[in-house]
Amino acid sequence: MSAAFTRYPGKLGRNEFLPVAYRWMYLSRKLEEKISELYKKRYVKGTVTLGIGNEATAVGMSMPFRPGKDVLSLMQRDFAAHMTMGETPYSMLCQYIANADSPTHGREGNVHHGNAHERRFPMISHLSNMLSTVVGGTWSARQHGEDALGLAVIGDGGSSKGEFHESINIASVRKVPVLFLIQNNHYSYSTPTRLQYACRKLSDRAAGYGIKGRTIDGTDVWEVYAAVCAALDEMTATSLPYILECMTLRLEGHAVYDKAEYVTKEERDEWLTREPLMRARRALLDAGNAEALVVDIERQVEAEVEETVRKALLPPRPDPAIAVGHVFAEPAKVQTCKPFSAQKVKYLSAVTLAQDYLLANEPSAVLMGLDIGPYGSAFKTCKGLFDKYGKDRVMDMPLAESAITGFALGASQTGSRPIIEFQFADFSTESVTQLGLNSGTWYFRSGKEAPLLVRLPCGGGITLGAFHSGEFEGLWSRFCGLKLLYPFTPQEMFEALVAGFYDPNPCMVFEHKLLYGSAKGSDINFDGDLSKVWKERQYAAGTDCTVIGTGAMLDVALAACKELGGSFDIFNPFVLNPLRPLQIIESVRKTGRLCVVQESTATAGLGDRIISMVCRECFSCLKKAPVLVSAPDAPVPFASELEVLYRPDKDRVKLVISQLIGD
Ligand SMILES: Cc1ncc(C[n+]2csc(CCOP(=O)(O)OP(=O)(O)O)c2C)c(N)n1
Ligand SMILES: [Mg+2]
Repeated sequence: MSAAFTRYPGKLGRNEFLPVAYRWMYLSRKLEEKISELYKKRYVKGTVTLGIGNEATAVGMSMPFRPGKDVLSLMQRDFAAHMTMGETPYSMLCQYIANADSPTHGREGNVHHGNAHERRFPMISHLSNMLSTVVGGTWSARQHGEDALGLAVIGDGGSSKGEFHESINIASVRKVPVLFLIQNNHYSYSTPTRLQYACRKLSDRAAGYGIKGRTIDGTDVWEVYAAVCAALDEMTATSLPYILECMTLRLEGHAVYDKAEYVTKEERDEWLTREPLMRARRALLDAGNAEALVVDIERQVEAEVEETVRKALLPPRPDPAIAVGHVFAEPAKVQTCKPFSAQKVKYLSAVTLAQDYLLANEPSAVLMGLDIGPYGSAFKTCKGLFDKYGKDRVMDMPLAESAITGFALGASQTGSRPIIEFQFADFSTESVTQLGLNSGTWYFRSGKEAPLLVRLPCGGGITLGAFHSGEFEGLWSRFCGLKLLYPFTPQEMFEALVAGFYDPNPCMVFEHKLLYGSAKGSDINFDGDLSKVWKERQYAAGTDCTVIGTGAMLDVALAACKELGGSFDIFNPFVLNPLRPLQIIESVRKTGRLCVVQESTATAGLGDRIISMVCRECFSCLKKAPVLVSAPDAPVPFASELEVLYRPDKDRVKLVISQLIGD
């Protein structure tokens, strides 16, 4: 079956539309019935959620959108919509069977797929987190002169989450024409809508965003199609988002294992009067089509389904080599960019200079964050950039870290290279799903790069207490697919930001706030060779002990070693993920002693990981047990007298090292 038919702004008349729509709906229904059967026969595994009952909404909502041009994220009941947007029945089945021909190569299963290259973003399980990616993707495409529109699909349950609000809010403020389509099928798993929300209609929420909204019958495929086309006309005219609530059905349980005993017989009987496939069939006949034509569509589809199932069972299981790797996108072979040098630069100014350099040299670079515009950001790291590059490249965003991150991820798919500033590293926890689970796995799941640079002003020592003093490098290292860099000098800062920016993966750069204000500046000499950046940094060479520090603890470690007066190898691991401390391991082979100094608590930081890697690699070379100097496992206390006791200091480090090197 061909996916070619008129797309928006072209519109099909009702009589042209109905046979095409019915065919998609019937195909979807028959394929999903097969999937259910294949699940019972154990060819299909995992959570199988079916779109049976949702076909009218899935087909009607998707047919106007333009594959490869508009930006979409579909949901778990949208089997039919994937096909109207160009996915073949064969590849859909292979995805469920997770065989070698599956579009995700077996890396993901069932509903977790899409085509990022075609702007059909692959959904993650976490409901509502795809909405902001559509907003960002649509925004970025339009910034690059396209007339892209967005389709962000969500269920009645998913509409309760914060990111639903955050995403519509950002789209309204930034005027991004995304259709937020709510598939209200009366249940979220087993939870009825009366326990989900208290407003009359979910589209009533539109007023709160200053946009339009409408609720329609989602079981009438023509009504859905006509309403979506009308909404797209409205969005094109106003450039505003729109909420369309489709009252649809879920005729099966939440997933194949759920018998939906919580649905009453009366409810089900009422639903059956609105069963969408039957309604579409009746509409076709009422429109004057002969029964023979409808039967002909059905027979053709049934034959296609049989043949597709037969073929989809043939491919082998995925190549075992696929199980590992493919986590990081490979950087370009030639990694050079414009050289840069500056004299007597402070750590903080290095941040500003690097961002200025990127904005000046890369038209795709765009900064996003809180108060980074005219105010220049909380720590003034973006000072002057708004005046120089304007509101669309230095973007003050609403206070919504999770959706900002999703927005940036989406924007990274349609031509932008976003740089996100978190006001404090602590607030990055708001984006655990978006960074750790969505961005970090994006390349693995979709095969498309996700170039995102994330800046985290972090660390304590300036009396800001438990909520503004964290580093979080340990937390972020626990997620696959993220690269982490922790620079210590202005030169390292410049290199980290530039290399992180040009890397095809999400990169996070830790900026210690105490170092922002460090008294003396130093020169930056960057020769433009990015391949040299990703390595440990060494500040002193010696034989007595290997000393490792991160962030502001390097100042402490350097001062301690200086006062001790011995001969030390002193390193910053610099690249905290992927962590490959080769030079450090070599050093310990030589010194036989290791002291790691970190500001994070013993549990939260990466010191234990470094020690464990060293022990595994060169246990027999160790003359003494390695030592970790860290903060205690407690929140950062506020009062300066308490914080001083909490943070590792020079005397503690001196004592530990002298015990290590003593006999
Ligand atoms: C954030 C989050 N919490 C819980 C789940 C588990 N879960 C998967 S689907 C689902 C129900 C979703 O209901 P709704 O949004 O109404 O969509 P529907 O399944 O009805 O299409 C739940 C609770 C999830 N995927 N994401
Ligand atoms: Mg629901």
